[in-house]
Amino acid sequence: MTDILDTEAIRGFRRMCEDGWLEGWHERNGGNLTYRMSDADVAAARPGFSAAPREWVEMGITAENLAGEFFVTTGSGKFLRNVALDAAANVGIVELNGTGSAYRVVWGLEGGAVPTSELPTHLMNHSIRKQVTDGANRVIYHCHATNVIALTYVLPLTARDFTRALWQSATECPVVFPEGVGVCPWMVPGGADIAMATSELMRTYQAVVWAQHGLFASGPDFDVTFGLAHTIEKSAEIYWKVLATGRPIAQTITDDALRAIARDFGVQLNEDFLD
Ligand code: 2HA
Ligand code: ZN
Repeated sequence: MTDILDTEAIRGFRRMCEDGWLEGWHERNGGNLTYRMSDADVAAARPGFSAAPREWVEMGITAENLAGEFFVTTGSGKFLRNVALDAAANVGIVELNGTGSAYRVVWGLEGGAVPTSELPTHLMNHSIRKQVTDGANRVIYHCHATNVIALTYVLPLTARDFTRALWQSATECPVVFPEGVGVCPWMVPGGADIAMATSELMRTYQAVVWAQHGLFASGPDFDVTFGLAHTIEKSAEIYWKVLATGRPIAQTITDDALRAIARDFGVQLNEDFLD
């Protein structure tokens, strides 16, 4: 029997938590990660599921298109820093019920731990991303990306302002997120309002900035999702380095240049954000 810790899903999940920690995006219990398992992932993990799953917990939301699916999730109050040391204590696998309104823990979260307080937010985002990507997206990642957060103190909180600043600060950005990034105003985390607001933006955007808080990113797998967050954060860091010189910006990537990148790389840029 394969140890559940050696399955591809859990190994990839652990690595992403560790990578985010090493980037400095997960102070204390900051940030959270969920992964919608494929049928093959579930088949590989099932032999390690608890003989007696825990009781069903109503979530206060219903994600119909996720009914019966399994998710790997970080634990509430857990430190992502510790996931690599002891995954079974810090993350778990939850199963959704037949209507998508409740979950139960089938593996991990040992010692009575529970899934991240952002689970309803993650599941609403999974629901939207599954729908708009025809099932391709499987990962939702929330991190406290330092330079992105700092930008939310100086830029107007609009998708246009953030997208343009990021597209202009690193040539790969328009290729990686041609639709731009969404921006959510400051809201209390963990609640229904921020979940609704974020998931509405996720219809359009792969990533959403949370003002004075962090970043929400989605993607088909761990590499692409982490890469998206990393690209956005790196671009924000470059933007800060430029601002920090105090010198006027002598040149940037022009809108014509952005269009040229899009043409050669075969992506459709969001025209709302071009002049
Ligand atoms: O999990 O980052 O937004 C802790 C948080 C909540
Ligand atoms: Zn957070």
